[in-house]
Amino acid sequence: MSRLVVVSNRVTPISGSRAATAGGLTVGVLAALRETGGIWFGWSGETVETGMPIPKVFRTGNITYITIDLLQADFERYYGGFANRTLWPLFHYRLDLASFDRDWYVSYRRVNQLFAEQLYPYLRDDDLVWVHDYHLIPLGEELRQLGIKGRIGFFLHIPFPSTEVYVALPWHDRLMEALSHYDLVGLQTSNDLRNFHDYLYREGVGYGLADGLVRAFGRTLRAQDFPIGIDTEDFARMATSTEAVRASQRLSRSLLGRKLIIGVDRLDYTKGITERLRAYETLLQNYPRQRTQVTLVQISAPSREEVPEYLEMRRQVEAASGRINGLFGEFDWMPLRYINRGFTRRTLSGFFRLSRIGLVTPLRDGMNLVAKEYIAAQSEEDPGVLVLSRFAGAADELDGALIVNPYDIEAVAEAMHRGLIMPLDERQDRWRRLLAQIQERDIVHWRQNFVDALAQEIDPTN
Ligand code: ADQ
Repeated sequence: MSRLVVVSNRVTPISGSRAATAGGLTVGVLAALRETGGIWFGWSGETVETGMPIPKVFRTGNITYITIDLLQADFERYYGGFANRTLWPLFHYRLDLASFDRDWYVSYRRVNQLFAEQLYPYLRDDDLVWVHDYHLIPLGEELRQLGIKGRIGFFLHIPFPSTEVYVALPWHDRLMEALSHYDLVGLQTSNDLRNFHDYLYREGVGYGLADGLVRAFGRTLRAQDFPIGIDTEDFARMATSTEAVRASQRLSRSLLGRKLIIGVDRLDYTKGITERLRAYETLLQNYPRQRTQVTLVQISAPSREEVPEYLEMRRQVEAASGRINGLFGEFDWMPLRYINRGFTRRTLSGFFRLSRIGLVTPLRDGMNLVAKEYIAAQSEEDPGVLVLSRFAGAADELDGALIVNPYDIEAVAEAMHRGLIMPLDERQDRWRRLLAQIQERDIVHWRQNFVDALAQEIDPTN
């Protein structure tokens, strides 16, 4: 069997507290790699002022980690600039927040070249190389230039935007051409895949073939949707662990019998947190009977605090929280608890299980693993209701949720209310359907499908 070599911007070893608050990519990759073992290559999270980075190699369990440091200047331009202030907002349809800077792009290409050069000596001919996410789109092309002929696949964790939005990127054609060097391009949903095809067709640089293949820039590759899943059984087990039960009992005692609504996200403008708070305010406004009967716990882990747009959104969320508590709070009831830090996954799973409603209302999201974790954590006797944005990739699969348009504040408030009064048998019916979906399409299913497709030969005559 071929060895799996995973490459992502950031490498987060399993052990210790860092994994406890890891984002979606880390959670997914780690769960996928744990089973097969292999290499995980990427940035260490450290920066240096000068000098040539030297890879550090260490092994934990069946995974060999190889990490490199970044030059401070590259960190600022490649990561803080091109990845987080160009590609991230653009791919999430936030043209208004996207900045375009040639120096950032040059640095992005340079870091990808550096990654390729540093990875090269570790590669064997029959390795399956699996590159992750928007930070590393040109990596496949760089590896090819070094002479790597083996299978290289790419998975995009965030949405692939519609052509109209994507072409605003001054280097849209260069990145698309870079993608054509992979044997396999994986996207989260059929909508992303449609957008990918649409670009090739409208820009006259390619077209679809039979069996999931595409011809692009004179090369033939496979492009397919692979909706990422979670380790469903593992997360369900976590929710009944001692740590989860202790945390949820403590939270439950503080609620004094009130129903819990929960939101958990990285503090990111794509997650729709300010809109969600406005919807909660509308719930309290339009359904006065719910006042003093519910508590919203919004847990937002700090994220990318070096980016100014994130600081601005943090201020907005803080202002909205203060306003809601000031407006509706009683001396013996605060409607909202806003917590600006991460919790361990076990603790979160306990909170999910306790809550009547899980609010997952991003304005745009590649998939959203929190939605799936929320379902996995529920108990059959008293399951909660998932209120899910139609703009999360997860909405494609999870039709048992209450699907909402997060921009429609009144409608989100109505969905919350519906969840609060929903009879037990309807909650159970919906939850069983949702659970079956995330059990069938779990993380193993995702990894296996991707790796099988990557290993599949492409008929050159096609
Ligand atoms: P993210 O944008 O990070 O991921 P998501 O898929 O929801 O979003 O994953 C977040 C992960 O971090 C979850 O496992 C969650 O439990 C954890 N997390 C979130 N807030 C936390 C907190 N306050 N404390 C502790 N843990 C917290 C990116 C894309 C997504 C895509 C994933 C995977 O943006 O669309 O689903 O990658 O492909």
